[in-house]
Amino acid sequence: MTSKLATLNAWVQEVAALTQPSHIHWCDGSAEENASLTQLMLDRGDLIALNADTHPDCYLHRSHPSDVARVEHLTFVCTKHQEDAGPNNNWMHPTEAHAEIDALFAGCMKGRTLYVIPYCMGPIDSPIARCGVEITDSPYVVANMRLMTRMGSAALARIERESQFVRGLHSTGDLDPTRRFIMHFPEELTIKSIGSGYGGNALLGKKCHALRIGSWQARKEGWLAEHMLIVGIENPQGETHYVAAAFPSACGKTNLAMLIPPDGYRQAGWKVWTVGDDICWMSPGDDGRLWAINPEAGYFGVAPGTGAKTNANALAMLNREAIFTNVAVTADQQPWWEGLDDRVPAKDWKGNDFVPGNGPAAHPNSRFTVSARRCPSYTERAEDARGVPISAIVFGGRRESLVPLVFESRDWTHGVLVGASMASETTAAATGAVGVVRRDSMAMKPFCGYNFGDYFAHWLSFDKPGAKLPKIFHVNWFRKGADGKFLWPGFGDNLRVLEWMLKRCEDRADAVETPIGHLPKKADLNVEGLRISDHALDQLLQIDEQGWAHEFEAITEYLDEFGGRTPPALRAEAARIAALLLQRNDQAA
Ligand code: O2Y
Ligand code: MN
Repeated sequence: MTSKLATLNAWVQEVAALTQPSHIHWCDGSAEENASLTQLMLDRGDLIALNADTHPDCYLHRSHPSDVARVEHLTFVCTKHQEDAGPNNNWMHPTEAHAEIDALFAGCMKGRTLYVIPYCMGPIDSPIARCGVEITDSPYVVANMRLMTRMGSAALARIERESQFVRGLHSTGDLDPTRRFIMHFPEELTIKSIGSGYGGNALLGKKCHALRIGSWQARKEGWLAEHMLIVGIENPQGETHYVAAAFPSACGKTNLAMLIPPDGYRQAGWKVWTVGDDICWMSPGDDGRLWAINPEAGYFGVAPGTGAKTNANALAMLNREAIFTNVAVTADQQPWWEGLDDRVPAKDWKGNDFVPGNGPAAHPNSRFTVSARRCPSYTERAEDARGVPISAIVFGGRRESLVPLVFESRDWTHGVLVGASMASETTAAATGAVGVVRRDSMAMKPFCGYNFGDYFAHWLSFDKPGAKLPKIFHVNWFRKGADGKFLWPGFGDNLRVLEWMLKRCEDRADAVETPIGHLPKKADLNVEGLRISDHALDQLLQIDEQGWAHEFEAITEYLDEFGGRTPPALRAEAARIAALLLQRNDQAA
């Protein structure tokens, strides 16, 4: 098979000449194709069938032990001018980058099949959706892309109609970490990735296309490509508000996207609908509102910590047609990870006999891949070509101290500053230190495909006449008390905080004005049925103005990192709040 699109055929031929595969296979996305690839991977030992009674059509993949996470230090944005990639990205000149990576691609598919995967990020008929083609030598990537994107014939038809697509070239190479690179060429709408078969490094539709290249395209075309979940909150009156929320990797985006309301809320008729758990593309509609789609069609979620109490919806979708990567298995071949239940697994993520006390059984970044449609809280609105209208944008981080449970920004510019100055403690999703506080603007630090200064300016540009922009909030579910325990119960109870936000959007709730933004009064948060002390609530909603003055010194320094690219309006907003805090501290002294 070839395509009607000459540029696509020519590119496939050019890649084949470089990589020298034995076969070329154009993916149509059919069930038959998936069945035959699954059989191939079972025969080769790339997949292990899981218990067919408890987990029909579920498989385990064990990646190379050195290939278990995204690799930020090997991820590059290759623009002609380094300033365009910004200090937030590793940079290499495109000529040098192509030469370096093409040398690794030369002959790398000898004896392998080259798969051509046409895919669409977003509902196939959505004007907000964009297409790409990934070339890979990994059937595991094909199987995952089939779950994570709209992949195959329909996507190819759209690509042929539009004659435009993002080019992604991937090979697992020899999995040697010293010959591993993830390179992005936004000016050429091209991605090249070699040496890893894992997740964000290999499933190019996800972080590489939908965020790094997507953010570049979005800036050029006037929309936003964001690291955000999208969730619909239906109140007892049957009205649904959609919320987009950005948290750094592994801060519970999937859990919030699939939230199960507390008993009292459920009985009162509240419902929660999942549109997406990781990526959100938003575009201004004719009505001035921001309309959002989830460009993905599935979930690539972190398994550890997913249990009946934390995310029963996720658990319910994982008992059929799922791929598990680097989880442990029980003696009867069921997938298992820390936080699932009290059983003791038989084999760890490497396939060795599990020895308690000898490290976790499942890798901390082990994953499940599953179609979004399998989620009990899935909504057909995820397929709506127009997207869903966004009422509120939420930023959040993992902060043990200082940052209150929730606050609302005064206006759009302040909200952009709140997003730009977000910070969080690092986790295992990216390789590197765990538990270190790092600034992560809009949770896009690893994913923005251009200079953060320009990105902040792009965000600010949405505030124009006629725009009906969402309110912007900040949350911190992770605040701890003096005893080191979390002050807020989190999970389903986060709906209580969302309820306050949505009431604010409808002018139905009160707030206290502080230098950092508007906070709920204690009485405005519904804590009925919740065991939380008054003292804990006080701590969660208290502003330490001295601590915040220091925080604003750090924020100002951070904004300076982007030099002349930082929008003056953002600096002015930070200076205004810093001055207010200093004034209040002087008065208090
Ligand atoms: O480690 C990886 O390759 C996956 S990272 C990931 C996967 C799904 C959703 N989000 C993330 C992330 O790091 O933000
Ligand atoms: Mn993510």
